[in-house]
Amino acid sequence: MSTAALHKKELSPKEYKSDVNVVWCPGCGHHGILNAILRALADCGVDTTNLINVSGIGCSSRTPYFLNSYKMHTLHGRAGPVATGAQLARPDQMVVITGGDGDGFAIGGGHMPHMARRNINLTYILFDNGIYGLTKGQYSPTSRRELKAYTTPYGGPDDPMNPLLYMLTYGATYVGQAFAGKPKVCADLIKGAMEHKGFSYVNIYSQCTSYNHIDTIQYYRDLMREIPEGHDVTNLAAAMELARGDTEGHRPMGLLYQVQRDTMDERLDAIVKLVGGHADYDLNKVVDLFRP
Ligand SMILES: Cc1ncc(C[n+]2csc(CCOP(=O)(O)OP(=O)(O)O)c2C)c(N)n1
Repeated sequence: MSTAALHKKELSPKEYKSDVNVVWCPGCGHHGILNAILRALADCGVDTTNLINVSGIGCSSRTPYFLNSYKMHTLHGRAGPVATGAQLARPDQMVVITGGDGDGFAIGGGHMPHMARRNINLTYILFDNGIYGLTKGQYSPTSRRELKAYTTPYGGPDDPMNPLLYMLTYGATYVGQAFAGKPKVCADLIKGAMEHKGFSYVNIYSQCTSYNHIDTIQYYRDLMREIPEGHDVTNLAAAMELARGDTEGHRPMGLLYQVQRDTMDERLDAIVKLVGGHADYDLNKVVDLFRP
């Protein structure tokens, strides 16, 4: 969301950290992503009383425990609808979803297009480790076929999905990607996403040192290529071309796409004004207006 309307506070990154111990495995990329989120929050200067962090279930979905914010650790795959409700009820708050590739694209995959096409004014940070970490290593929608996991001991039969193409296709208005080994790039992308008005999606590759032994930090270093200078972030076709990766299979790092479009709360506001002149966000009044 635009941070202009939020209460500002000068806090250090560690003041956004709760006093709950981080329980992720040593070497897990999620640590780097958490640090990048803390830094991005400090850079935005958002007051912790203006921040709502929503998650589903997974290692990554434990993030709300570690942040100093309002929070809800919901059901597996259901962060999207809960965060949508929170944002529409409290458009004055910054809403951030944190979660994994399983949570977001397997069980929760049906919610992704709707947040994007409605341009819900929130930030989705996806910790993409290509595996289900919390449940000890099952194949996920972003797993590579070569991955020998608990459920696919001979490798998998499915090609991995491409989260960036998916989100661009359905109308996300801010799409970026990085990997956990680049904390400054991650923090800058997350800050941009938090300040963006509309649905922002940041895909961050994260090494799972316990269960995914092929997507290592070195693998991501070799995989990622910075987006060339001069890329026009308002050009959807160019963003999709980048999202596909190059002919050698490299993946883009940086901001692929950013445009401004009216958000769901603005659209609802416009409907309320149109039908009754009620310019507040009381959805009960909207429902009343449609009652016979
Ligand atoms: C309805 C339901 N189905 C399955 C589970 C089991 N479950 C918990 S977390 C998880 C997947 C976690 O993977 P991901 O979202 O990629 O996060 P990570 O742990 O890798 O960070 C699954 C299948 C559950 N908790 N609830």
